[in-house]
Amino acid sequence: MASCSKDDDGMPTDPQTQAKLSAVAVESGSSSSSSARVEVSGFAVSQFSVGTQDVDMKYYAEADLTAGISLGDLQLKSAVNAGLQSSSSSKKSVVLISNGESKFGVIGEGGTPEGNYTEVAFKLYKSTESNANDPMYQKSLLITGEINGKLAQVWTESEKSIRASSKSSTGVDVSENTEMVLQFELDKLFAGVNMGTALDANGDGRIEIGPNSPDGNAAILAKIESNLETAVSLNKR
Ligand SMILES: [Ca+2]
Repeated sequence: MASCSKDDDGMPTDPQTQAKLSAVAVESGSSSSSSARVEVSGFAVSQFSVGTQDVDMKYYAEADLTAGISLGDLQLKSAVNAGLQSSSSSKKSVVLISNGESKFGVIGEGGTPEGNYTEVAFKLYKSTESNANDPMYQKSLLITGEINGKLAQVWTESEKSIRASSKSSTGVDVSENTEMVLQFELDKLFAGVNMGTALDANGDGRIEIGPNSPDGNAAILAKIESNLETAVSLNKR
């Protein structure tokens, strides 16, 4: 039997399927996507938005998997030139919690090679195109809610890269309109942080946790930013 393996020269030759990439924010990895109000570390979350850009997807091709090659010997491919990755890469801000309820925010849609996706990397996107009345203006991530009955806001301006890995080593099986999900777990985002200690140093009734915040809270912000990568994983809806 002749082998049909060839060297690829950049063009995706693997069979494609339509698929979608979205994002969601949940209280913890074990919580179901119920609409129960999200509360973590003494922080009752009412809004969560994140900006994304420059998505890079890694997968094991379906044809290689069905050929029975063991995962350890397989080459991880990048979905460059695929419609889903291009669509997902455009700069956008998506709303994941609104009025205390989680929802799925669409990041991209399009054709992509069939296979098992193990990793989706992206960069945070700091919104500059919106106007100053948009809560996301000049921010790459924004969480608002209440701490001890006071209005509270956490935000970042960083455009750091985040690599979301699948929880299983075999990855997310993508075929026939699969929806991949970047899942933000709030308990991991706030791990090691006691939001109850956040200060309203300037006494204006709002607790602000962000770069150059008039309230300080720099240590809390640094911890949340360093938690970001472990707080996001790749899942299937
Ligand atoms: Ca304040």
